Amino acid sequence: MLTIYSDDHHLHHGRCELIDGELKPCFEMPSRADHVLQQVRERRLGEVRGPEDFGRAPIERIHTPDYLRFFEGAWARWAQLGKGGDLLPFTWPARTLRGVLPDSLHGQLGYYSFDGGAPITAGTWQAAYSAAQVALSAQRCMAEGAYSAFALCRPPGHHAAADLMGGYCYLNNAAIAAQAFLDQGAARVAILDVDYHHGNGTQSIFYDRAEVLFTSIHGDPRFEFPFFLGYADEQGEGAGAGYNLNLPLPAGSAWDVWSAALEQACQRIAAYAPDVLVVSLGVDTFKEDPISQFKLDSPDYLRMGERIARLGKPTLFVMEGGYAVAEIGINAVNVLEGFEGA
Ligand code: Q9C
Ligand code: ZN
Repeated sequence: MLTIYSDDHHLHHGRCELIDGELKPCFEMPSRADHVLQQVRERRLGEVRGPEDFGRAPIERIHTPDYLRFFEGAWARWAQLGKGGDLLPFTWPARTLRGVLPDSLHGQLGYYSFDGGAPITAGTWQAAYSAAQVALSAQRCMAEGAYSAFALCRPPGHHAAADLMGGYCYLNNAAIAAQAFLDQGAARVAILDVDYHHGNGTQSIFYDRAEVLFTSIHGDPRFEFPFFLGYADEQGEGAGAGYNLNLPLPAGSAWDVWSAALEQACQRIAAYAPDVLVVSLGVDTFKEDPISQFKLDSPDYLRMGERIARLGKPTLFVMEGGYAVAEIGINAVNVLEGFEGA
């Protein structure tokens, strides 16, 4: 399987995040992608290639121009104020407040985010832009005939909505790639989000559309981030009614429970008969993941890849979460090897 990878992800390195009442070094760190790349190479998954640059147009198919303009320019505004630390929001337009766009940098940051988990640093825009190009380049390889490809994206994307960053995500790489498939002639694209967290951004982007089926297996939002989306009764709206499938699972879920949900998702995807499948590949379902509560073990990821392969669809894998850094490469490449071996 071909892997697309850009070193630009190193340009994004947030300092710390607020978790359990403490400031801790960001779990979403550059060594994550380095470990995945190392496993791709060590296990000879296939060729590793840098991305092409498709420009902003395919990103603007998913994200609003005002959001992109804000994100691209935020660091320069912060630096102009004489600040050097990470740019992090602290006030959001929640209930009883107004969804107005203030003039202030911090006001705008709150407007364009939904949590304090997506720091903007000097290189964040470039890293996120390149990650989107990684996804688009892998998509292009498939459009040109590859049966599968791995977009080794960092930062991840599935929490990012059309005009919101959050949950370590800025640009929704999987959604951008899915839209590119549609724009190049696909009639139906299925997304299978196996990251531990619900892909709220991806769901919201395609919620009212039938040409993208979104399916997600994740920690039940009643106890897990992002808390405010990802419930089973969210089934799509308007033309998209029936094209959103959430499978929230309890804390402690291991392969027996998880694989039953995967079976359900796969049957829904098979019935949808998509032209192509995009997998939001998070491996934070791992039993040792420091911020998650599922109990998948490394061999389970081989089985995951095998089951996905049995769908028999051209498949684009897009890297999302996974914070047990020592094992993230093993687990991610297990999925890809399982897919290829099936
Ligand atoms: N400082 C992904 O796996 N935790 N994102 C909130 C806020 C956010 C996970 C902590 C977890 C986001 C792509
Ligand atoms: Zn996650």
